[in-house]
Amino acid sequence: MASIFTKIINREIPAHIVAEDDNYIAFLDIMPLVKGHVLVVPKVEVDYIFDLEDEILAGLHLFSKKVAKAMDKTIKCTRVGVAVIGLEVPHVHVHLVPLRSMDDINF
Ligand code: D5M
Repeated sequence: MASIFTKIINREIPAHIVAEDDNYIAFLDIMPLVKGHVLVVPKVEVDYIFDLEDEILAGLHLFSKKVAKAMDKTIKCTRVGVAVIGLEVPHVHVHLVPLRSMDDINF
C-alpha cells in the first residue's frame, strides 16, 4: 500500500507543498513542532535512509539545504533544525524545524 507521503506526491490527499522537483517534495508537517515545520521527502518510497540510492540520498540533503535556506530567508529563524526520524511514517523524510529558541518546541 502506498505511504501517506506517496499519496501526497500523487495528489491523492492534500498538503501544503512548499517545493518540488522530479525527485523530491517538501510540504508542511500537519503536526508541527513549531510553525513552519517542513518535511522533505524523496519521491521514491523506501522505508530506511540506507535503502536509498546514494545519488538520491545525496540529493535529499542538497534539496533540504535549498528549502532550509529559503525558510531561513522567509521565516527569519535563528537556525533550521534538521532531523531524520521516521517513527510513524515508513517513507524516508527529513524534518526541517525553524527555531528561534529551544523554548519554541513543545515536546
Ligand atoms: O513522523 C511523521 C511526521 O509526518 C509527523 O511529524 C506528522 C507528519 N505527517 C503525517 N501525516 C501527514 C500528512 N498527511 N501531511 C503532512 N504531515 C504529515 P515520523 O516520526 O518522522 O515518522
